[in-house]
Amino acid sequence: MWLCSLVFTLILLAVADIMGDVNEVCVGTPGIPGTPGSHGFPGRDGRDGAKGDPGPPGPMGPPGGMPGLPGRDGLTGAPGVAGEPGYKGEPGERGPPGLPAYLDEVLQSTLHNLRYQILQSMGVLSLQGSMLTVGKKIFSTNGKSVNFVDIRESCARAGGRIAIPRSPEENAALTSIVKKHNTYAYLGLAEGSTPGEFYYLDGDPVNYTNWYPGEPRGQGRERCVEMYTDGLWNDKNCLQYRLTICEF
Ligand code: MAN
Ligand code: CA
Repeated sequence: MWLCSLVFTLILLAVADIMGDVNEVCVGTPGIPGTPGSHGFPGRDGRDGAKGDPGPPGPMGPPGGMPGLPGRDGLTGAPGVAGEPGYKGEPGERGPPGLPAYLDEVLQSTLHNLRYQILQSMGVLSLQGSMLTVGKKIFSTNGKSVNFVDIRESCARAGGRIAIPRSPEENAALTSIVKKHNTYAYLGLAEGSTPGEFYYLDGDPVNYTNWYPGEPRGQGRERCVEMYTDGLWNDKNCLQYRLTICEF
């Protein structure tokens, strides 16, 4: 463009020179730009913009309206701790009389079965040699040798007591057990406060003895009684290990 202006100016200068009439148009440098014009009128509204994000929730409004219906019941709670037992009530009224035992078929059949099962069990135990019946008494040993106190304890724990021969038959039965185990056994007698006097442990008076000739001769120093393998008795201190034989 500036080239066009320059060419134009040169042409004009040449023409003016030729014509001898110098015109001021196109001569000199352009002046400084004028001040900007005032703003035009506002344009028309643009098209709607894209929808904006939802705003934050507004503050809670004032209370109003009726209260809502009550909610449903909550879950059942855990059971509480058991209370103290109550007082014992008064005894109830006496019931009507029952059948005589001999007419009660259920009772009779139960007794019959029990008797049968007890006899079976006793037969097996006798055959195994773990029990010996003499009259109404049963002697039994566990084959273990311990001191007098321990024999009494294990017999009591089994529901019986240390064996005491109260007759020649019972003494013979105990002798057979002592012989079989070839071990002396303590008997259920003990010396009292008077030296040489012996008592059954249950306090009953002694009505049968089978002392070895010359015994008892401990005179207060041997307060227990042992049975030899021939069935004769000797007073002895209580701390030896002797065969455990109980009676039931
Ligand atoms: C040992 C002990 C006594 C017993 C005598 C018999 O000394 O067993 O109890 O009287 O022997 O000689
Ligand atoms: Ca003795």
